[in-house]
Amino acid sequence: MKIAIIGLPKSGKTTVFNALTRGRAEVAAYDSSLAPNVGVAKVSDSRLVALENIFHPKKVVPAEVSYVDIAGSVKAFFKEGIGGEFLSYLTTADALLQVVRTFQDENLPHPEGSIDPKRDIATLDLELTFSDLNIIERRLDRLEVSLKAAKAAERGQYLKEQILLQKIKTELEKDIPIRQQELSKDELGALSNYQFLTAKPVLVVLNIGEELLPQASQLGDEISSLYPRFAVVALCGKLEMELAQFSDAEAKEFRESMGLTEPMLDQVIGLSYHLLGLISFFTTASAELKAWTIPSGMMAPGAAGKVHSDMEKGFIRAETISYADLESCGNLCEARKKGLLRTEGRNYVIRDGDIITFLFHV
Ligand SMILES: Nc1nc2c(ncn2[C@@H]2O[C@H](COP(=O)(O)OP(=O)(O)OP(=O)(O)O)[C@@H](O)[C@H]2O)c(=O)[nH]1
Ligand SMILES: [Mg+2]
Repeated sequence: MKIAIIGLPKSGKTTVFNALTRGRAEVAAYDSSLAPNVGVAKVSDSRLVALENIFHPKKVVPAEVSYVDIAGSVKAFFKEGIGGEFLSYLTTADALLQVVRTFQDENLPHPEGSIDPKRDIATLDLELTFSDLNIIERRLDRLEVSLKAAKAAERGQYLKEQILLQKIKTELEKDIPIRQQELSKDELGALSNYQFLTAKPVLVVLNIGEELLPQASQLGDEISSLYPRFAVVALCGKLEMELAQFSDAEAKEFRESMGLTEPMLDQVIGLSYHLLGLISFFTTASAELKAWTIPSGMMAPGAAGKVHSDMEKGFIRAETISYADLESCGNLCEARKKGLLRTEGRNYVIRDGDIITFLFHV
């Protein structure tokens, strides 16, 4: 899973990136020629801790999410025409994380002159819309040319694409992002290759000042009610970045003293999983306990293919137990006695938390 961090200049993107990845990228060093920061966050999962006590593996490998932090802002990119590489960081991301400045700081003027999260979210959405419109217009021009030279057999396909692109273009021009347009499954499938930015799931991070921490969830709810399709979380980026450099125990103690509960990293990752419809399953082969991320609804052979392509090709069956069953039995031996270890075939749909051994031939 790859998430691109976007937002207006000086909204706290790099600060949030550092908090999420426990990184130390330099904040406040805007330079559009700067290479993006790329970092990986390990997904903390309490189930892994419990499974470690059951299996005593030599190694535990949690799932990972990668974050890309791009210097400057999308707004500047389109105005200044810095498309190319930067745009490709956005288009190849599975989701966009928008950092919205909500902290007050007189020494750090907001580029638009005032703190107004609703305005900033709308501004950025508009920029994403421009980018999509740009791509659509170019494609429509090319389609026109292709249609002139097309053989009868190809015309149908081209015309279908033209009609679909015109339809979403009309809606985009009314400021309706693709994620909010009513499109059929087939239409969405046909669009997926374009990787349109307004089709991507969005996670909004309201970067609040410490003084607003007691109102964090209220502020988040306010924005979520305006943007029901966004996942929203309010947090203090600066504080989280500092905490990310503490040891787990120190950070926990500090959090408790501030009345904070779940670490931000876990909250954001949890929301990302939910937003992207992802689940985890676990494998324990070769003394390695490993968490894997898949889209929910994936069947056993597809999940096996995540582990190794040979496992998908030569898939025979999956020995499976749910996390809840294994945890309640305490070990596999007991679970087997109770008949809770199941043998599942090709049509089995993997469930979140399954512990699986794939059997396959090569
Ligand atoms: N007071 C306060 N300042 C913050 C907070 N988050 C970030 N800042 C400050 O805002 C400035 C910009 O933060 P960055 O994280 O560099 O912002 P950015 O969006 O990456 O900026 P560019 O990449 O230059 O567009 C820095 O001086 C941060 O210390 C916050 O929660 N409170
Ligand atoms: Mg930055």
